[in-house]
Amino acid sequence: MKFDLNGCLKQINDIGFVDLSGLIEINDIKEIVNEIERPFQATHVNGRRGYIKMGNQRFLANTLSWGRKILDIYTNPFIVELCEAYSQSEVHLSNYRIYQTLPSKNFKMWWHVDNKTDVFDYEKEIFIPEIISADKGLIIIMYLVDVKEGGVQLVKGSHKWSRKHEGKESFDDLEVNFGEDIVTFNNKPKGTLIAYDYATIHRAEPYQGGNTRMSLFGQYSPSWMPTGEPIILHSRDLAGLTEKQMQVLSFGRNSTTENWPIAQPVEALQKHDIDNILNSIPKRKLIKQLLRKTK
Ligand SMILES: O=C(O)CCC(=O)C(=O)O
Ligand SMILES: [Fe+2]
Repeated sequence: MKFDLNGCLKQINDIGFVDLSGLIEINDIKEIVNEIERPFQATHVNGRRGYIKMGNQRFLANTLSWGRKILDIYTNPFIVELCEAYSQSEVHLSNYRIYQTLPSKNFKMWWHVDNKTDVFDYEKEIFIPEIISADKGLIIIMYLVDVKEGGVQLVKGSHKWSRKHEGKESFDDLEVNFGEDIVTFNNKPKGTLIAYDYATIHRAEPYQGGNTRMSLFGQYSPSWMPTGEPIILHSRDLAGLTEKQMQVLSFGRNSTTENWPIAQPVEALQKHDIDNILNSIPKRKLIKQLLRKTK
């Protein structure tokens, strides 16, 4: 499908986002979904390439390495042109991920903005966010499965006022004020693609049952902003990249933070891993250990 650049820019300027569904061919999405099926079967641990588990989400490790099609989507000429026109700067991919969001009774994503840096602190082992008011750019989210509930939620027009709350990342406390402006992308087919100004207040709709949502996320920052996450590619895909693709993928530039997210190692354990650990401990030792714990 063809989109009009100026029409899209106007839409983002007016309401904070634009619907680009149809830009990426369904066959390309099917191909990607096939390629990532295997790594989504097991956690990424000790040499086994898979997914990183954090709470109710699973993030594909080394997202860009699983197929040339993935690189081509992240560097789609129209997406890049739109980002550059909106940011009025050359842009680079500062954050990217393919992830599954599972229904959960315990976890709720908070209303937030992403005009920020998120630098990993190796001592504290956490990412430290810093809101940057002047940071202006777009995030894309594309559904890789049909989504009934748990979809992206955006607060229409909030890109025009969120920056006035300097340094503020979480907007849960203002929900009573913006409730009427919430737009929810539920009941949408795979291939649904939304581009939004990342100063627009947003979250994933909390949901407690139903199907797992799988999405592709990319954040494009203006060139004056730090590089962001490490861009890890497969050598298979390096031949034939254009200058523009290399720019978007930050060729020759160092990363300024770690790959997101980094979760607790214990979250990577699957049930059979725990069984293996228990089986590898001599029974007498295990019983002694358990008795000590219950004292
Ligand atoms: O998955 C979503 O709907 C939103 C994700 C998001 O806001 C983020 O990762 O910053
Ligand atoms: Fe976000």
